[in-house]
Amino acid sequence: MDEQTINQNSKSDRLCKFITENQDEKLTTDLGVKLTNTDDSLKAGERGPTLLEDFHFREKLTHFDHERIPERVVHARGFGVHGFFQVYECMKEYTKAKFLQVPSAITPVFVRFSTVVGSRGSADTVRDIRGFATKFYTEDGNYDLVGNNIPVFFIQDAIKFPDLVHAIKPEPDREVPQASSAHDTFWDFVVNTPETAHTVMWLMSDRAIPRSFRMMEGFGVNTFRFVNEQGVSRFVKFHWKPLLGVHSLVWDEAQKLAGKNPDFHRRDIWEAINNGEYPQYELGIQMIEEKDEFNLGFDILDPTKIWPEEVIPVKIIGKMTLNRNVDNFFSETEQVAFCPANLVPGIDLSSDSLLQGRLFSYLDTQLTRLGGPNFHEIPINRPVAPVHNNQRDGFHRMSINPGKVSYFPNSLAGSCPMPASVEENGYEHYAEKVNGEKTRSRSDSFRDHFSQAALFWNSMSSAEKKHIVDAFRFEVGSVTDKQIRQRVVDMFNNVDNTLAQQIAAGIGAESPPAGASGNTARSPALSQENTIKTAESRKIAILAENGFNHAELTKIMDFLKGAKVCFEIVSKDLGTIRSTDNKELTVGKSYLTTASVNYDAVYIAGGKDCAGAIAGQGDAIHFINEAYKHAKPIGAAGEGIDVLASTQIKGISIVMSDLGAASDAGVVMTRNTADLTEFCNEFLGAVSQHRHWQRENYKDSIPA
Ligand code: HDE
Repeated sequence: MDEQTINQNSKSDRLCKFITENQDEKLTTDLGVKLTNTDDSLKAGERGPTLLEDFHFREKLTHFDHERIPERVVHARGFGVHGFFQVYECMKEYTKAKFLQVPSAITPVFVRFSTVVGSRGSADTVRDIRGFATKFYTEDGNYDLVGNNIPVFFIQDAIKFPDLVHAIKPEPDREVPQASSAHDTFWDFVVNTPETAHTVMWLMSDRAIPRSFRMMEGFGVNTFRFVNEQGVSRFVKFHWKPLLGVHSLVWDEAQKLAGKNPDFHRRDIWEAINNGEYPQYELGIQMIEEKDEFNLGFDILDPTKIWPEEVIPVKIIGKMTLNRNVDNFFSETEQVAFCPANLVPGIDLSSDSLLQGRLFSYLDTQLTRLGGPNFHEIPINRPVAPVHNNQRDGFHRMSINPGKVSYFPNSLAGSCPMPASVEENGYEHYAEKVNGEKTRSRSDSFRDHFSQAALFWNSMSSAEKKHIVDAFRFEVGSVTDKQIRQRVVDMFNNVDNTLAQQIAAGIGAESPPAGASGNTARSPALSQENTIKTAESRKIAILAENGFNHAELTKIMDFLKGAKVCFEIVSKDLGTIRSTDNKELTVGKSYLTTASVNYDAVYIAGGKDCAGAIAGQGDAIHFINEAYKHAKPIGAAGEGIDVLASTQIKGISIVMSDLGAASDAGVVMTRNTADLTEFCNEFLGAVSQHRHWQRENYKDSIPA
């Protein structure tokens, strides 16, 4: 498929075509009988009982009664989008996977982002790992890269997955709490399962509250293999790197969003794609030669370990662009079925026992969820590669297979369909040499649970460390069992003594003596401080009322548009507002219909009456204070600056005078509305920074 065809399939084009083609269509039953009425059931007399013979009524209600299918046991809440992938250069040296050979070739993809723990109706912004599952529709069949936004996992062996999930899901007696790990059973599991330490560190970090699906990394987590035409295999880990950088929410903001805008993440990506701001991610790989399997100081089959990027560099090999929203959530996002065993020639597995268990679980769970073995025939799951085999029958079979031969070998159908040779790109499993005795035990090389948890902690900035401590205090502080709280402190003392002491101080536990790992290694790639920073596609609330300065605001809006920054006018009431020179502006949201948590930054418009009206509204002042608390950039020009006198921001070193273009921890102001160039650039810089953590209270800060 080429790029043009993919873009031609844009949603609005397809909708227009659908409406034109179906203008004359009439309402029918499921069997095509035209209907005259769907508002009244067939009754014995106008006020009489409904008749059983009303086939339309029965069909409509029966279908409705069966509209729900079981939600996924994990990753129930998700959001899917279409796109395409292109490799940058031929990867022949490492893999024979065809979709990784030709830079001009375009492979369609479907990506489903998800949270893990919550039910389908839970909020987007909860503290959780995010799923990042990609289906590549390649000419050699479907390849699924079923990853997460955190590169490690809680457990080392799939046999513990049901225990982990039972512990983290709502407690079964009351089904409380929803979509949260802040409860006794999860932390009980953690303190009894030290291998969780590294992933728990990530879960307590800002990574678990992403700003957007567009601004998070993806990781294949498990170790896979690339195999080239010569049959040479290398161990591989997969990475998705977002071109918008990796950014997060603030915990207080995430919690508020869960109430005010529980669809925050799906809305964000839906709107971005509809606005033509297509999220892009580069695909990266880390590779280890077979001969180096045992040279890293940890077991490369252990999914609780990263391969530090500074040791094994990430080679960027291609780019994915997400450019089309789904037409129907259920048909596509809900029915898509991923499985790590969906491989194509050139990509193979490792013996990682977490991965080995996953290979079984996904297909198995889909048999129940999608009602039988034919879910590969649902449009979103169908490969673009042709399918020929002797699989037959089962619930919801769509294909009509002609002929009487459904077995192999056969003579009656000339032995068709017949197996392909390796030269014809038939899938051949890598001939890994394995030997061993049957045993239910774990290799000693899987026993170090704290070194990389410490590596993660050491690599964080002061702000990131503070967020981790706060998250622990919130989560473990929500645990009712005192013993478990103490055991968390003791367990994480193996990671870092300062961390353990800080947690203890916040939850009333005993402070443990020094005794931590003593690991001082760092990996700068782990800190979000070192990510890409851009204001592109960020969303700014422009607070304005009647009497705004039209010339000033037009300049600001034009500048933001030019810099591809989104904005929305927020005002007391919906409708329109007028400037001093009687120019009209449409209000996007009122204070009742939005909140500061929906935006990345705030701009306060000038104009004497406008500023006076903003300053006089409690809702507007709360809006600014809240954005300030969440470390967001705040811009003000002309009389807009005067509004700040009514806020908490005045507490910091803002001088209410002509500042030119001045900035204080992301607060950017100017009195000079005649020339806004310098101000605009400063403000844009502050927005690119994303958050200005210097503003947070560092009384008890932890050195980076
Ligand atoms: Fe999954 N996982 N998982 N998982 N997982 C599922 O499959 C499972 C794990 C991941 O958007 C289920 O169709 C086991 C790691 C994503 O549809 C289920 C183990 C990683 C999604 C399942 C793991 C993932 C799932 C539930 C431990 C990151 C959502 C519904 C061995 C690499 C895919 C379904 C989507 C979904 C099993 C651990 C990623 C039950 C047994 C590690 C992104 O089959």
